[in-house]
Amino acid sequence: MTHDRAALDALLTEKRRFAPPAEFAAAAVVSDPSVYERAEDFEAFWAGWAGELDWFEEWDTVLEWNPPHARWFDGGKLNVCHNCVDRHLDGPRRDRTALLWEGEPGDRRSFTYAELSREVGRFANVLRSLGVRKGDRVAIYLPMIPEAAFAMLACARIGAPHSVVFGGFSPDSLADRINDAEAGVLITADGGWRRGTTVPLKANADRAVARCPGIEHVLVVARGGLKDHPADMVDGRDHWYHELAAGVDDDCPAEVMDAEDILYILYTSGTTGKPKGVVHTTGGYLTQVHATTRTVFDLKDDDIYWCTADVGWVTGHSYVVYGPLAAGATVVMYEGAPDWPDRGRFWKICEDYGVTVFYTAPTAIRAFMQWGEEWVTRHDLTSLRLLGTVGEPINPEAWMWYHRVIGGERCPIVDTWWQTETGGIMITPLPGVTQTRPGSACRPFPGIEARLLNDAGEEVDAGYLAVTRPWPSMLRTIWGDDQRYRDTYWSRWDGVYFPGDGAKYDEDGYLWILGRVDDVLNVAGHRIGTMEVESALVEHAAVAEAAVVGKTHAVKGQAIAAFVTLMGGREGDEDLAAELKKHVAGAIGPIARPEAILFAADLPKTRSGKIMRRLLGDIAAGRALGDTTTLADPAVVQSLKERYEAKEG
Ligand code: 7RM
Repeated sequence: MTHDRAALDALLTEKRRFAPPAEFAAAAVVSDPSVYERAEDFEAFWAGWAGELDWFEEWDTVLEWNPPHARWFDGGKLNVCHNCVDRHLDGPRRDRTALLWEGEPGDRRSFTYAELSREVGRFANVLRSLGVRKGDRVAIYLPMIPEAAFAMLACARIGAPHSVVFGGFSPDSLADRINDAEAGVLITADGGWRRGTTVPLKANADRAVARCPGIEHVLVVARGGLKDHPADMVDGRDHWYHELAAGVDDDCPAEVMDAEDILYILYTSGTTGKPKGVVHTTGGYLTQVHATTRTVFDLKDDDIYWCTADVGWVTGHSYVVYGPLAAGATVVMYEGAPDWPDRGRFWKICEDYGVTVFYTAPTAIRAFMQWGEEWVTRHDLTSLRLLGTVGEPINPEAWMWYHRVIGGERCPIVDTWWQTETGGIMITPLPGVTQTRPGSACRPFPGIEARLLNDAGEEVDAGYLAVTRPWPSMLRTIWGDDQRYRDTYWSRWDGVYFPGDGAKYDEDGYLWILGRVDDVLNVAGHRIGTMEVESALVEHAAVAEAAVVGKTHAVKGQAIAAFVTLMGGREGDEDLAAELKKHVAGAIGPIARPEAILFAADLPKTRSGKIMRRLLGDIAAGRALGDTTTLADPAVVQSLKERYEAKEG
């Protein structure tokens, strides 16, 4: 674990308590604490939530659990898009706003549920016209524009699993994901806006597709309003979305899907150089994201809900698209950066649209704290009634700032712990029930069972977080690699899920998530595998060996520090360091750019040749060196530490 003692002790002596305001609790979707006891029969609890969805055919069994493989609502038939769209068309929701979108330059589009239905139907028919059939994988590489949601829902409608790739990933990262999923169609855009310039998505997509023999069609959405129009269309392969859309109907029947048919694949970083394709299915996934959206975000029909995540991450899947639309909410979607054209952009959006429920990452909150309250206070945020955080532990100072400055001391805060793999929220307060503590994710959601275990599987007060019961939105496997699924998540204990996080209980049994215990970093709320960055570094001709560790960063939580040895006695200098940073950003994406590079003559290794990352982590964090007795040459690490301190100090 990367935490130092003092920080941990400070965290666990946090004594502030925040009870749900009486007025909030009185109107909340859940305000009765007995929900936890009632959910002890967890199958009945989840079946109750599943029953709120539209099923074409009822399930036979709630859960079939053959560890590590679960089947939820087996035999049931439904369609996710039908539940997010069609289901709302018969009543008053039909003409209510589903989507309120704002582009970075300030352009706006909005869609009622009836309009959403036509957009999605049309998109689905365009995909069908390209030959996409049930079971075919479709890659999506789009900016945060309405078509990103339309494309995902259209795939769900026709039963084609989507694989959304974050628009900030490099062409190589995109190509690896396309090839692994064997996608035949790629949906992209000519570009998108970020900080006043356009991101050349189509040009990136072209470079990726050059490495993807399986891609037959590239569907290109015209973002509109771009400064230039950077799309070179390849005859026969590339199609403008609006041209094909003009030739199809907007009515497309929803495929009848089995509860366990695949809804999507989403790649996430692990402890090897190769990202894992996390597989989510249909009935259980929608049940849990629906239940958590309704209860954790307390969503009601008149809420204006904004989750700032990009659809390229799981938070964008579960809590921008599927959860809130299944709940029939009004969803705000914003394309660009929080500091464009100025640092008040988010708060201007909250004011302009009357946002009532707001969900973001601690790293963003820490950036706002640094930018200063004046960017917030010039906007009217009195419409806000509930705040959420996700992606990494939130430090109590940031929690208190969020509570006071954004929440006006009246909004409950839900600190939600979950993962790409869990699909939906797992550990969280319930805003109408739980007395919260700044920095604690509080307790498992009803129906979820979590424990803290040691290596021997014994319960402890501080140790590995473990999920001890299956849950509906759990990943079902790793695409194409079930062995990796077993090894990564289910091999530490028998039939118990290992998420890769450490945690601690306080004296009242509240959970405090401490961070990853494996070689995965969390940089600005994004997961990055140290091995992925190391592989990118050693691809550079000058690099012989690389070891990557996290170092504490005031805003990003963690930043990347790389220790590098060079080929054939080459000397490292500032220019080479800059070149290597650029190389990594180009190979993976700007989010993986190392913050610090230290050239070393040698790296600390065990006698069997394994790089001791833990010691490098100690150096990068400025901590006292841990146990060095297993090193082949203890002098190596001591001299590295001195050089690092001389450079940083
Ligand atoms: C939703 C998401 C998952 C990792 C997870 C944790 C960390 C997420 C919290 C958190 C402390 C939280 N999916 N994490 N939420 N740590 N408190 N509320 O972020 O797959 O990208 O990342 O993020 O380490 O394992 S993810």
